[in-house]
Amino acid sequence: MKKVLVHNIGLLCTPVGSHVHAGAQQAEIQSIPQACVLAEDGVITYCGPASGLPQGAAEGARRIDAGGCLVTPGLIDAHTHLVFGGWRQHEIPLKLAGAGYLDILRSGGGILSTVKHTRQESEEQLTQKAWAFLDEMLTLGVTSCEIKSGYGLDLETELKQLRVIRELAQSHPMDIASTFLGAHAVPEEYKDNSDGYVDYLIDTMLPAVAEQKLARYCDVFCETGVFDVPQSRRVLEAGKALGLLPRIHADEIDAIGGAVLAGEVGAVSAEHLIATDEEGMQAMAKAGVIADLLPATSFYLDKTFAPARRMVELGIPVVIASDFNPGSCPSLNLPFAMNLGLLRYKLKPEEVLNAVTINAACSVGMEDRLGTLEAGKQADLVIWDAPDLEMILYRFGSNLCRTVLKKGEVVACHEGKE
Ligand code: IZC
Ligand code: ZN
Repeated sequence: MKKVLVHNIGLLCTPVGSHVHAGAQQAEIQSIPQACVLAEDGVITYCGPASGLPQGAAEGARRIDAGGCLVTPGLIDAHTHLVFGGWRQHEIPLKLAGAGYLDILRSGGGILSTVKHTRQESEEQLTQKAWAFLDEMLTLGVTSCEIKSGYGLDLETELKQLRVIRELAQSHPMDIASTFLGAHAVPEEYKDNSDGYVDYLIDTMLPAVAEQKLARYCDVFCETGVFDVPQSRRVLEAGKALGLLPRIHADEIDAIGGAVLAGEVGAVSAEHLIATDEEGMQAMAKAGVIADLLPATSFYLDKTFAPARRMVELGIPVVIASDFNPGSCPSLNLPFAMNLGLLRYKLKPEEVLNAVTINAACSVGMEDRLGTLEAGKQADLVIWDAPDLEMILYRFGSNLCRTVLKKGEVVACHEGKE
């Protein structure tokens, strides 16, 4: 039995339970001063006031001194596109000259430029590159994530990307959820025939993905000039028929009805929602759709910020994720997105914490074992170089992670700080 005791925790902040925290619950957390966490074989056996630790329970445990600091659950990044070839820094001059995200895509760049590179790179190259991203995320306190395909747009490359995700899920310390996003853009081969691509995706790609059990979720980029609402509905319904749970890129640039569709198909989550409207939010609230919000994308695209406060008011569970991808958010820094959650969404610190822990876990199907620090859950936690949540949310730009534990093992430790 491998035991570890994290002791001398000044303040432990965690949501409680394995359910989404919506409405007033979005701000409900438990704060325990002078706490400790005991884990055995990667699972928490005690989490609470140090004074309540049963005598002798920690005997033989490796002891990690939290130095009187703040401890939270490991962060969960519920929306990434982190398996990709190439980068897109060459789009910067276009951006500076005023070209919008969809202008660049329309001219054959954007996602299509990443598709070109992703098709060219080998499975090993893609795995190596993504592995390094995951390692970097661990150093920022992110211990689990979701990864989408969507840079293949043909059967061979989509399967290649999904196999990379599976390999990462099996070999890297992170817990990883896999999403098939074949409907990310219309590839060159189907340039003026997007319905033809949707047919191909439904008839050929989806059955292969489902048969090889390469994804849990099916996603679609429902956007002006990409996939419209009827096409998005077809993709998500076809995925559902094969057992893939729907999620949707909705109302990122234009409100074309993606959030309403999310409600209609019973999507697990609608993601982005920068441009969403009251009708969309009402539909989501009614159907219990989780809002995965991506504020660093608003920042990078110089857009407005999703109406997060209104969503909380309506009882929509809010998640904050990075959206890490080479085009609209080249940053994998989830703590930065959390800073924006406070500063731009005007969420309370407790609401932000729930957005990147329990609600994120619910949106990627990991709530039974992740997202909170409680007996029976996995010992994924972060010791922060901070006394409270306010400190990590206000000191944007600094990495205040001190030590990161995944399944009770130290996976990142910032030198000189421990
Ligand atoms: O590569 O541009 N929005 N998909 C939808 C993206 C951004 C990723 C990309
Ligand atoms: Zn995305």
